[in-house]
Amino acid sequence: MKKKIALITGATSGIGKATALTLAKNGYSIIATGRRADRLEELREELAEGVAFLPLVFDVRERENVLQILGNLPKEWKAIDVLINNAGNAHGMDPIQTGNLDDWDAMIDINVKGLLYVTKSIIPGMCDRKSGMVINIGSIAGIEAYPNGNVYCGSKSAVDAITKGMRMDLNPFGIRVVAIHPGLVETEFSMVRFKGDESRSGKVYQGFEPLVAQDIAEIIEFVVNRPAHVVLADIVVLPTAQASATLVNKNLNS
Ligand code: NDP
Ligand code: 8X3
Repeated sequence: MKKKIALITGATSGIGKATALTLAKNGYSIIATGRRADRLEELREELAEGVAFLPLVFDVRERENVLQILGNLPKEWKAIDVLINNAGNAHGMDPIQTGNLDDWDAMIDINVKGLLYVTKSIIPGMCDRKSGMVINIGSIAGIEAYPNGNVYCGSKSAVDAITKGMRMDLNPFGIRVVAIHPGLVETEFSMVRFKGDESRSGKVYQGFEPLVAQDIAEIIEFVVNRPAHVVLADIVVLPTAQASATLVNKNLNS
């Protein structure tokens, strides 16, 4: 029997990388994307021998490039079973009145438009085959806005709305559409958000036990292993210490 194929964007670190490794253990062939080619080669080395692996290096913002690369996949990689739209980040954390326009462009272009370009490349094949699953990684930030989160929260609210719309439009084709909205997960996320400033990024996960990338990967593993008539449409997952986007108990274990 043909092995299932998963395409995971943003698989060079964090949630995407953990998901690639986990789905490979579940027998999937893996298409992994990201801008850092060296990281994709590291991922290849971490995969068990015999796992079919196709690394694709591109920036999800580059529309023509995304459509060209994903529109011309090798024949044996075309029939993607699971698309995981994970690539994304926060850039900056400033009040709206002093926000940085380049940061805003990056978040809208990557988290929203990049997700759409990738989706547009893969969905027609799923519609033709009348099967497939799309998993969009949203965020608690898309459910509740928080101070200084403005544009990042907006980008993830857009992911939430787009996911709901996708689920309706793809309903006639039997394509399952899932949104996973994590709270605080310790990855490279805060290093990117604070542009490498460890004095700020280090504090985000101090004083409580955050989620780790593997927690999300295991939820994705559960989601893809449900029988064909079951879709976990909307999942919010938080560390136990977190009760909302802004409420984190840093005294839980003291
Ligand atoms: P990481 O920073 O560890 O990973 C982000 C991934 O996205 C990397 O693989 C990166 O690859 C890729 N990426 C970023 N920009 C681009 C781009 N322009 N083109 C292609 N790929 C890109 O963070 P996480 O693993 O935490 O983030 C993954 C997703 O989870 C994001 O959508 C994030 O918003 C979401 N999320 C994260 C939470 C957290 O607390 N960490 C909570 C809720 C949601 P590369 O740099 O090589 O291009
Ligand atoms: C990442 C979680 O709370 O830092 O989406 O926005 S948060």
